[in-house]
Amino acid sequence: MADRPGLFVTLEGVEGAGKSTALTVLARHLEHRNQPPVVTREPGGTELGESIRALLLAHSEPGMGADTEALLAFAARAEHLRSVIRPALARGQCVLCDRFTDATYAYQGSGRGLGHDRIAVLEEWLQGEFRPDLTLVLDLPVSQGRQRAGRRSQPDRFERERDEFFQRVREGYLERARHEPERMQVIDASRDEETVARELVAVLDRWLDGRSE
Ligand code: Z5A
Repeated sequence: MADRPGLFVTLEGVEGAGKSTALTVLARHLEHRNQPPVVTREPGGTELGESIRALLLAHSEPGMGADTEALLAFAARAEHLRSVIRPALARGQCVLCDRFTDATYAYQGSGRGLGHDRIAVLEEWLQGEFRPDLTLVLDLPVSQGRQRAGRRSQPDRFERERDEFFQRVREGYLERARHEPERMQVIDASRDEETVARELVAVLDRWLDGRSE
């Protein structure tokens, strides 16, 4: 377990898996527990990070290379860690983050085929041993996630990718979760919102209660 007063929880999954919905549920639950969290996202979370997010998602950059995507994701992460995540954890707050480094492994490493070695170098450079305490991987069939996300009017640059890309991303997440089952908990997100919300809260409570024992 990490040696810091706060708790760092990240949410991951393919497009439309329900991360934003889950963040709202978990934030409300933590408020009820008298532990109001910092809710944030990647890429983003800072002014500079949001500018980098806009670059990553923009259609004006259709031919961006996988290594450029990874470097931009880590550049945004550097600011985010330095000015938001680490200070909040040091204050003893819980940080709920919509995506983090597992997303770079899944999207750039597996989805784009960049592989994991170079991402591991960037992770080591920026984070050293720093990892989320708990990562909730919302897993569901790609077609179901896309159907949910498809209700939105304007697809971004990633959302224009084919199903095969998202299939590789999904497998990338599941592969990582198999290697780190303690930190990464896979949640079956194909079920209805209420059932998923109940399980998310139960997993978080188990984790928090185990921590205070
Ligand atoms: N990216 C990257 O490539 N490398 C990196 O290192 C990082 C990110 C950090 C933006 O991420 C892109 O950045 C992302 C990867 C890349 N691209 N993609 N794809 P994002 O997280 O901001 O974008 P997103 O994946 O497109 O998120 P999303 O589509 O907004 O999905 P979501 O937050 O997981 O889902 P949601 O908004 O909560 O739910 C979608 C809809 O489904 C909504 O109408 C809900 O009401 C509904 N919903 C939610 N749960 C349920 C259940 N259980 N049943 C039925 N309906 C549900």
